[in-house]
Amino acid sequence: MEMFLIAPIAYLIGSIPSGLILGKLFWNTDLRKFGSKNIGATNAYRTLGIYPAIIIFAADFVKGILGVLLGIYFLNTPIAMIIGGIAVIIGHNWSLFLRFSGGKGVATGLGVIAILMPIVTLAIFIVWVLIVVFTKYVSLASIVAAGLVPILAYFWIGQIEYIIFSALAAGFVIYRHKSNIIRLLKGTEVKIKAGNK
Ligand code: NKO
Repeated sequence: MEMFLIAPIAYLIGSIPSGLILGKLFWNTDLRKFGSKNIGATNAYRTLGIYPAIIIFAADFVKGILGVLLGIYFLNTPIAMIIGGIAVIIGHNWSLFLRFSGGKGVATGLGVIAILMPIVTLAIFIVWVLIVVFTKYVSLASIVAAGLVPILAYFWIGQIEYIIFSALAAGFVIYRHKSNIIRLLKGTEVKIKAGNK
Protein backbone atom coordinates (compact mmCIF):
# COMPACT_ATOMS: atom_id res chain seq x y z
CA MET A 1 0.00 0.00 0.00
CA GLU A 2 2.71 2.46 1.05
CA MET A 3 4.31 1.78 -2.32
CA PHE A 4 1.51 3.80 -3.94
CA LEU A 5 1.94 6.78 -1.63
CA ILE A 6 5.61 7.46 -2.25
CA ALA A 7 5.37 8.68 -5.84
CA PRO A 8 2.38 11.04 -5.45
CA ILE A 9 3.69 12.62 -2.24
CA ALA A 10 7.19 13.02 -3.70
CA TYR A 11 5.67 14.49 -6.86
CA LEU A 12 3.75 17.03 -4.74
CA ILE A 13 6.88 17.99 -2.79
CA GLY A 14 8.81 18.38 -6.04
CA SER A 15 6.01 20.51 -7.44
CA ILE A 16 6.48 23.21 -4.78
CA PRO A 17 8.19 25.98 -6.79
CA SER A 18 10.65 27.11 -4.10
CA GLY A 19 12.47 29.60 -6.32
CA LEU A 20 9.25 31.26 -7.40
CA ILE A 21 7.79 31.39 -3.87
CA LEU A 22 10.98 32.59 -2.14
CA GLY A 23 11.73 35.10 -4.90
CA LYS A 24 8.28 36.66 -4.60
CA LEU A 25 8.18 36.48 -0.82
CA PHE A 26 11.59 37.90 0.07
CA TRP A 27 12.74 39.83 -2.99
CA ASN A 28 9.44 40.77 -4.57
CA THR A 29 10.67 39.20 -7.79
CA ASP A 30 9.06 36.73 -10.17
CA LEU A 31 12.12 34.91 -11.50
CA ARG A 32 10.10 33.84 -14.55
CA LYS A 33 10.28 37.41 -15.80
CA PHE A 34 14.05 37.91 -15.67
CA GLY A 35 17.23 36.47 -17.18
CA SER A 36 16.75 32.91 -18.44
CA LYS A 37 13.19 33.00 -16.94
CA ASN A 38 14.06 29.85 -14.96
CA ILE A 39 13.10 29.56 -11.29
CA GLY A 40 16.40 27.93 -10.26
CA ALA A 41 19.40 29.01 -8.23
CA THR A 42 21.39 30.11 -11.29
CA ASN A 43 18.75 32.54 -12.44
CA ALA A 44 18.34 33.71 -8.83
CA TYR A 45 22.08 34.46 -8.79
CA ARG A 46 21.88 36.21 -12.15
CA THR A 47 18.85 38.26 -11.12
CA LEU A 48 19.15 38.73 -7.36
CA GLY A 49 22.68 37.80 -6.26
CA ILE A 50 24.48 35.24 -4.18
CA TYR A 51 22.37 34.99 -0.99
CA PRO A 52 19.04 34.46 -2.76
CA ALA A 53 20.79 31.90 -4.96
CA ILE A 54 22.13 29.97 -1.96
CA ILE A 55 18.75 29.96 -0.23
CA ILE A 56 16.90 28.81 -3.36
CA PHE A 57 19.55 26.18 -4.07
CA ALA A 58 19.17 24.88 -0.48
CA ALA A 59 15.37 24.74 -0.73
CA ASP A 60 15.45 22.81 -4.03
CA PHE A 61 18.22 20.51 -2.77
CA VAL A 62 16.20 19.69 0.38
CA LYS A 63 13.20 18.80 -1.79
CA GLY A 64 15.37 16.18 -3.51
CA ILE A 65 16.48 14.77 -0.16
CA LEU A 66 12.86 14.64 1.04
CA GLY A 67 11.82 12.63 -2.02
CA VAL A 68 14.34 9.91 -1.20
CA LEU A 69 13.54 10.07 2.53
CA LEU A 70 9.90 9.29 1.70
CA GLY A 71 11.06 6.04 0.14
CA ILE A 72 13.11 5.27 3.24
CA TYR A 73 10.22 6.18 5.54
CA PHE A 74 7.58 4.07 3.78
CA LEU A 75 9.47 0.98 2.62
CA ASN A 76 13.18 1.46 3.11
CA THR A 77 14.24 -0.37 -0.06
CA PRO A 78 16.47 0.94 -2.85
CA ILE A 79 13.56 0.79 -5.31
CA ALA A 80 11.36 2.85 -2.97
CA MET A 81 14.11 5.47 -2.59
CA ILE A 82 14.56 5.59 -6.35
CA ILE A 83 10.81 6.00 -6.95
CA GLY A 84 10.73 8.86 -4.42
CA GLY A 85 13.77 10.42 -6.08
CA ILE A 86 12.49 10.22 -9.62
CA ALA A 87 9.02 11.50 -8.62
CA VAL A 88 10.43 14.52 -6.80
CA ILE A 89 12.53 15.46 -9.87
CA ILE A 90 9.50 15.05 -12.16
CA GLY A 91 7.47 17.27 -9.79
CA HIS A 92 10.18 19.92 -9.82
CA ASN A 93 10.55 19.91 -13.61
CA TRP A 94 6.82 19.58 -14.42
CA SER A 95 5.06 21.16 -11.45
CA LEU A 96 1.42 20.58 -10.66
CA PHE A 97 1.24 24.23 -9.57
CA LEU A 98 2.85 25.73 -12.69
CA ARG A 99 0.73 24.04 -15.36
CA PHE A 100 3.39 21.34 -15.70
CA SER A 101 6.20 23.77 -16.30
CA GLY A 102 8.94 24.19 -13.70
CA GLY A 103 12.67 24.06 -13.05
CA LYS A 104 15.50 22.11 -14.64
CA GLY A 105 16.05 19.55 -11.89
CA VAL A 106 19.69 20.32 -11.17
CA ALA A 107 19.62 21.25 -7.46
CA THR A 108 16.75 18.83 -6.75
CA GLY A 109 18.51 16.06 -8.69
CA LEU A 110 21.67 16.76 -6.72
CA GLY A 111 19.72 16.31 -3.46
CA VAL A 112 18.38 12.98 -4.69
CA ILE A 113 21.71 11.55 -5.79
CA ALA A 114 23.48 12.91 -2.68
CA ILE A 115 21.57 10.26 -0.70
CA LEU A 116 21.42 7.52 -3.36
CA MET A 117 25.03 7.74 -4.64
CA PRO A 118 27.22 10.04 -2.51
CA ILE A 119 30.53 9.25 -4.22
CA VAL A 120 29.08 9.79 -7.70
CA THR A 121 27.58 13.04 -6.40
CA LEU A 122 30.91 14.28 -5.11
CA ALA A 123 32.63 13.50 -8.41
CA ILE A 124 30.04 15.18 -10.63
CA PHE A 125 29.87 18.18 -8.32
CA ILE A 126 33.64 18.70 -8.77
CA VAL A 127 33.22 18.42 -12.55
CA TRP A 128 30.34 20.94 -12.40
CA VAL A 129 32.44 23.46 -10.45
CA LEU A 130 35.39 23.06 -12.84
CA ILE A 131 33.24 23.61 -15.93
CA VAL A 132 31.60 26.69 -14.40
CA VAL A 133 34.98 28.13 -13.39
CA PHE A 134 36.60 27.52 -16.77
CA THR A 135 33.72 28.25 -19.17
CA LYS A 136 31.31 30.42 -17.09
CA TYR A 137 28.44 28.48 -18.68
CA VAL A 138 26.37 27.06 -15.81
CA SER A 139 23.99 25.28 -18.17
CA LEU A 140 26.86 23.48 -19.90
CA ALA A 141 28.21 22.39 -16.50
CA SER A 142 24.79 21.04 -15.48
CA ILE A 143 24.30 19.20 -18.78
CA VAL A 144 27.74 17.53 -18.66
CA ALA A 145 27.45 16.73 -14.93
CA ALA A 146 24.00 15.19 -15.45
CA GLY A 147 25.27 13.16 -18.42
CA LEU A 148 28.09 11.79 -16.28
CA VAL A 149 25.72 10.46 -13.60
CA PRO A 150 24.54 7.35 -15.50
CA ILE A 151 28.08 6.70 -16.75
CA LEU A 152 29.55 6.79 -13.23
CA ALA A 153 26.58 4.83 -11.88
CA TYR A 154 27.37 2.13 -14.45
CA PHE A 155 31.06 1.92 -13.54
CA TRP A 156 31.00 2.65 -9.80
CA ILE A 157 27.60 1.34 -8.62
CA GLY A 158 26.78 -1.27 -11.24
CA GLN A 159 23.28 -2.14 -10.03
CA ILE A 160 20.71 -2.02 -12.80
CA GLU A 161 18.08 -0.06 -10.83
CA TYR A 162 20.59 2.72 -10.09
CA ILE A 163 21.74 2.83 -13.71
CA ILE A 164 18.18 3.08 -15.05
CA PHE A 165 17.30 5.70 -12.45
CA SER A 166 20.40 7.73 -13.34
CA ALA A 167 19.70 7.62 -17.06
CA LEU A 168 16.10 8.78 -16.50
CA ALA A 169 17.08 11.56 -14.07
CA ALA A 170 19.85 12.79 -16.38
CA GLY A 171 17.41 12.66 -19.31
CA PHE A 172 14.91 14.81 -17.40
CA VAL A 173 17.59 17.36 -16.47
CA ILE A 174 19.07 17.58 -19.97
CA TYR A 175 15.66 17.72 -21.64
CA ARG A 176 14.74 20.77 -19.54
CA HIS A 177 17.93 22.48 -20.74
CA LYS A 178 16.65 22.43 -24.33
CA SER A 179 16.64 26.22 -24.69
CA ASN A 180 20.14 26.40 -23.14
CA ILE A 181 21.41 23.77 -25.60
CA ILE A 182 20.07 25.78 -28.53
CA ARG A 183 21.76 28.94 -27.19
CA LEU A 184 25.02 27.08 -26.53
CA LEU A 185 25.06 25.79 -30.11
CA LYS A 186 24.29 29.23 -31.51
CA GLY A 187 26.90 30.81 -29.25
CA THR A 188 24.30 33.06 -27.59
CA GLU A 189 24.23 31.45 -24.13
CA VAL A 190 24.95 34.06 -21.43
CA LYS A 191 27.99 33.58 -19.22
CA ILE A 192 27.32 33.74 -15.48
CA LYS A 193 27.59 37.01 -13.63
CA ALA A 194 25.80 38.11 -10.43
CA GLY A 195 22.85 40.37 -9.77
CA ASN A 196 21.63 41.89 -13.04
CA LYS A 197 17.96 42.48 -12.47
O1 NKO B 1 19.13 30.03 -15.58
O2 NKO B 1 19.00 28.42 -17.52
P1 NKO B 1 19.85 28.98 -16.43
O3 NKO B 1 21.15 29.54 -16.97
O4 NKO B 1 19.95 26.74 -11.59
O5 NKO B 1 20.22 27.81 -15.41
C1 NKO B 1 20.90 26.66 -15.84
C2 NKO B 1 21.18 25.78 -14.66
C3 NKO B 1 19.92 25.45 -13.90
O6 NKO B 1 20.22 24.82 -12.68
C4 NKO B 1 20.22 25.58 -11.53
C5 NKO B 1 20.59 24.91 -10.24
C6 NKO B 1 21.99 25.19 -9.86
C7 NKO B 1 22.50 24.31 -8.78
C8 NKO B 1 23.97 24.37 -8.57
C9 NKO B 1 24.63 23.19 -7.98
C10 NKO B 1 24.80 22.08 -8.95
C11 NKO B 1 25.84 21.08 -8.77
C12 NKO B 1 25.95 19.92 -9.70
C13 NKO B 1 24.79 19.49 -10.48
C14 NKO B 1 24.74 18.23 -11.18
C15 NKO B 1 23.42 17.82 -11.72
C16 NKO B 1 23.03 16.45 -11.51
C17 NKO B 1 21.62 16.03 -11.61
C18 NKO B 1 21.47 14.61 -11.98
C19 NKO B 1 20.25 13.90 -11.77
O7 NKO B 1 21.81 24.60 -15.12
